[in-house]
Amino acid sequence: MLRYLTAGESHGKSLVVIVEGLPAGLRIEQSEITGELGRRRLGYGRGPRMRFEQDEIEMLAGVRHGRTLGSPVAIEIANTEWPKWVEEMSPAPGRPAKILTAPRPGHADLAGMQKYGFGDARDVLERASARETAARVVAGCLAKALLAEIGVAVLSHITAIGSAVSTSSVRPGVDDLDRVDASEVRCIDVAAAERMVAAIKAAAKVGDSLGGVAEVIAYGVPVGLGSHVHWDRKIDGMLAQALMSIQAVKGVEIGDGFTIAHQLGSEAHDAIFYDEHDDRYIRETTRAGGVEGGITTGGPVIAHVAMKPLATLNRPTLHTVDVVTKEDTVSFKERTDVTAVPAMGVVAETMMSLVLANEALRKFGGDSIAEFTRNHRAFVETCNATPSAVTP
Ligand code: EPS
Repeated sequence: MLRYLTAGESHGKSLVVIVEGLPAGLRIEQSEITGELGRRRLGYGRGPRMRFEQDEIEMLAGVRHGRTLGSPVAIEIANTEWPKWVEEMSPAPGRPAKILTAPRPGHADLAGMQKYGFGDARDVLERASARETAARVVAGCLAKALLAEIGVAVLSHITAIGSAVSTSSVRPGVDDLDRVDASEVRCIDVAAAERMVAAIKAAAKVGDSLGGVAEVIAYGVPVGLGSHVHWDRKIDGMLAQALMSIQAVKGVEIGDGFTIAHQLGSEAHDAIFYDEHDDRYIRETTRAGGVEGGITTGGPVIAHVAMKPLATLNRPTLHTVDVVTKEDTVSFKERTDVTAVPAMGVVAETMMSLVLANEALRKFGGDSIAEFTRNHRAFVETCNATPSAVTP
């Protein structure tokens, strides 16, 4: 079982993540983690903070000489801006200098204030902030390293920002990730990428924000992760929950879920073939997103993740109410991004990797990487035999 917890406020001293359940002997280097954090800062449309945020990390526990010990891994990510926020975010008793009382529609502000009895929206927004995803990406980097040991690679690309939608059916492969990341909106459809950048510029000009869609793909996933036997063991359910938990995500689709809902059964499924050369079952289409009955099929696992436009507007126009005076107003103004969709793709990779890594550990187990990979190899060697040959 792979467990992880993140702690930390957006403008607090640092974010902290603890990952428990990794086998011993997993190779991990600080540079890989900082590389992943750098990918999350990518993307045209991010705010000024992304230009100076360093995401400096310190590996506190669980790794020795570049390998996990099997003990909890603890990593801290310092917030570059902390010196400016020492007073406002101080843990010592006292009162903040500036209290935010006009909640932003669409953000967690008002519901969070009501739920926790806060008078200051900052008590909610600091933790609701997408800054927290930096800590998830660190955990995801460890999950990706574990998955790489069994030949699984997870990547994402952006298929829509606002009304700029890519109609290309070309899907990046494992070797295309650098090309995706080289695009300022992480989109390999060059014409669509230009339209996305233009849409971001137009929204920025009027102080507005944009959402969009990322496609997340895991290649090399073995058959048999997740299960049909109970609702909470279905891997598509786990993926949907994990992806939906990303800040500002409002929709998750596994494979072509929303498209095939409108098709006939004879058109909507992935036909099964047997490849005698490689001695394995194959599906030539990916409509089910690599999951049937809550179990991975051995094909690429695919999800589409839809992010709403950010609730913080550079020019707030949406109607809200001041929680002290109850008078009509517009929400407070916070420095913000125009869009964070390119970064959301990287976070979606993280969430998919954490689910797959957890399920891979459940299936293959092992206290060491050698044990984990041996169990994986043994399963893959036998799973394509006819069922009668493996059933006693
Ligand atoms: C965020 C608002 C912006 C983003 C931030 C998430 O921060 P600030 O208000 O400090 O400018 O830049 O994202 C990050 C800091 C990050 O690392 O992703 C929000 O309200 O969610």
